[in-house]
Amino acid sequence: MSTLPHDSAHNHVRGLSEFIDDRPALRGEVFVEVLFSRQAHARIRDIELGRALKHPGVLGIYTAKDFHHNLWGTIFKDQPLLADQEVNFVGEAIALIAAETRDSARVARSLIRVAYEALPAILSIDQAKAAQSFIAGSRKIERGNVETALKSAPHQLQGNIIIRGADHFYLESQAAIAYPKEDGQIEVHSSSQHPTETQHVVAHGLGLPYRDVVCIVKRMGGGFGGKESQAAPIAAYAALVAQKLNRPARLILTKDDDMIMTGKRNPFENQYRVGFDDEGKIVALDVELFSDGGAYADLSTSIMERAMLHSDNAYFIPHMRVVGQVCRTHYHPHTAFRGFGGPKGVATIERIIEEIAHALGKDPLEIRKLNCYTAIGGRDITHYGQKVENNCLPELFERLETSSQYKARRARIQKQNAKALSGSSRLLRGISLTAVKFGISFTTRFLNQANALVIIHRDGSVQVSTGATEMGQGVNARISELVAQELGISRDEVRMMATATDKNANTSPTAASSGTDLNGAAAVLAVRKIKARLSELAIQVLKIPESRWARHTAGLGTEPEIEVSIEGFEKDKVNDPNADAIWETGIASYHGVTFKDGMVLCPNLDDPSNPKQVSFAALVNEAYHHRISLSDYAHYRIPGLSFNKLTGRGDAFMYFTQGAATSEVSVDLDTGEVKVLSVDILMDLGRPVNEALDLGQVTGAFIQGMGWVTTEKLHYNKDGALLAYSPSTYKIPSIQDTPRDFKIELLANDRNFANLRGTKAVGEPPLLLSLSVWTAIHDALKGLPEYKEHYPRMELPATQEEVLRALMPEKFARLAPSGKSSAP
Ligand code: MTE
Ligand code: QUE
Ligand code: MOS
Repeated sequence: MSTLPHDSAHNHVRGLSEFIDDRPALRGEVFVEVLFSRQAHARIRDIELGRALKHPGVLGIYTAKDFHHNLWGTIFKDQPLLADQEVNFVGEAIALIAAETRDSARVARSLIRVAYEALPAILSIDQAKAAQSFIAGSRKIERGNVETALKSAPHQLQGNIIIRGADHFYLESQAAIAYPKEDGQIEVHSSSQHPTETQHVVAHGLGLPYRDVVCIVKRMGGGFGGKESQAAPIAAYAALVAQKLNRPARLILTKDDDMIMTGKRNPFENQYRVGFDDEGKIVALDVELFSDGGAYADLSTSIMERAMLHSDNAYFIPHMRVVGQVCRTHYHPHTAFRGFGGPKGVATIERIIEEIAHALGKDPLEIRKLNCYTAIGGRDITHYGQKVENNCLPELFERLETSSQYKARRARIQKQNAKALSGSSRLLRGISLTAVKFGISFTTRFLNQANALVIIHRDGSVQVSTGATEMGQGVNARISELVAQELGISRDEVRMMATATDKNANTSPTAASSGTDLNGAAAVLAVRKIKARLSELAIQVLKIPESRWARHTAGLGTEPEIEVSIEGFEKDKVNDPNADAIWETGIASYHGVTFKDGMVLCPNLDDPSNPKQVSFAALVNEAYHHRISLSDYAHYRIPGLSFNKLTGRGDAFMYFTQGAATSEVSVDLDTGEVKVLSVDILMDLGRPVNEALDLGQVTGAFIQGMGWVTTEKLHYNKDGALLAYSPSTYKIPSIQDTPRDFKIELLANDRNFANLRGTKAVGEPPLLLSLSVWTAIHDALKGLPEYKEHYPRMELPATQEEVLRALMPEKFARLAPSGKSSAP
């Protein structure tokens, strides 16, 4: 296990890392600006371009008709690249302005007049339901006999939960630069999590075969899911201008435009009916999930599917039905955001658990532990029929309860809250311990594949190209470490190359936390093919005196050439990543040859304690002179995924990443202000490739989730325009919001062999642990007299305003009721 820093850290801190807009301008480069809709739903009567076209520096203005094909979409091709005749959300792109300078393009944009004829807009999930405005059909996953079990359960309760969206707030806005090349080819540099899709959308939009478009991604300044699908149209806009003008074209959205135009985390409004016994054990659950997909499908149906598959979270629910429906509204098309649908499914079941505890007057932790997945009594099969293997949830609950001193703190909090309730203090405290079980794999089976190209140069240094994109998460650092360890060389010898579709084609997005799992496995497989050849060569050359080695003699041709093949190796050791022996032992070895500290060591039968050895670099050079390939390519696919979308049954995931968190908060009775006082996280991340990077991911994901559940509120006006489109009106967590007391521990787990080297994916799962902050806020309010009978149902996020509403409902009664209007 390593704790090496991120491979770009030294450049990030010195401002030397190159992002899209850091690329120097080429001669003739033009700047592109996007004119977007100011109306949520309207017919476009007329676009008046005259004044803008005459503005100095303007080179061209392009509309829908300029695209060869104007429709795109990751799952359904339902979205126009540029709106044609009708707009369906505020921020929908209508026209592209190409100009000599940024200023010129911006001013020209302001000179364009669009005449709209307003149409009725659907601006809430309720309105969409009433109008039957849906995206795709409703889906259902069901086990057991829900209605009967609900009826016969000793207790029942029902409720609803309102979950709002969140902005990705990546630091680098959506950006692309397109270069026209010979014969009409386009090279596009994009800030994209999905170079292959970006390549395809550009090619389709411009009417080019895929072979004539190369998409290159060096890195992103954050993606968080927001650049999985929605980077593609931005690249297509730059590419269209490059094609039309035959000049390089740069498009960099401003923060404000980015926030207005791009989709967010899907809002959800879910209903539930749950039946449980006197102890609090859930007997039956019926949940209906409704999401706001925005105006176009984007990834919303897959997000809904993941929400449905996470509505159990850590809990076994014998009779369970979950129905999901994506609503079509007139907002920006909502999209992937760290956790995908997971956080919305998990928020719902955690709310349900809280309500059960409140109804029975018990500590929610007791209810959580009672319902937790366990192999005892067969309570380890999910509602979609997958067995929860290597389940460490019970252990996580027990250990964290102890290490975070949950019981003692609960008692202390009760005493303090008694003071607040009697008026001698104005601060309430709350505590909550929640868990996460996050399924790792794309639920769309064909996405679970990757390929990698590994090149060893004659000085022994290595270049690796995969389909993974670097967005700060450290996928490059991890893959280079995996490769370096396999070859027994230092990570500094391994260079990760920019992701490019002419080296790695047909790739999946870097998403679903699977970047290292998939691309790391492909890279390791490619390395192993080379390593098998080098191992055989090492054995053979070490039999010959050095004076006769090819690097001295090959030019003369005096020595016979050594031929190696990997035919002699147990085939599946090289080709089948899931031959257990390989993943378990970690680093592969062929013929007993080991690669270590820059040396290659061969067993010595005459003197076993004194292995024969050659330096890695010398062996590589030797291989070249024997005409042995020093490059290889491999493809990897996750085996054993059997989830059937039509029946809603089967193994949807390769394994689960699990964790738990205890959060303690204080709530100001007068202002509703929330402070997160302390957080204790315990996670099972298997055996991390790099523990430092994993801890960074846990920290970042948790804090990002904290923003979603507390302060990040997307205010829209009554006409569907986003008002919170800058950091002054949209409050992400700052350093001041970081819990003063923040502990992260990893569970030592040597039992997980599901995945490459026993590692586990980390990118998204810890975000869901931030729900413990949201439930802790509720916990603080539960002792108030008005919440004796019913649970204090707050929206998510529980903003200061939302908390204040819950603290003094009567004062807010004459204002818009919670959940009915998002206008400020
Ligand atoms: N970490 C940083 N620093 N920046 C990001 O944009 N995206 C998250 C997570 N961690 C993100 C991040 C999301 S949404 C995903 S799916 C994973 O990283 C993707 O990368 P991985 O599969 O390599 O973990
Ligand atoms: C998690 C994800 C994704 C997902 C499923 C997950 C994701 C994604 C897709 C997807 C689905 C259908 C398609 C497609 C992509 O599914 O990111 O191109 O046709 O893009 O469980 O993160
Ligand atoms: Mo992450 S939401 O899967 O890009």
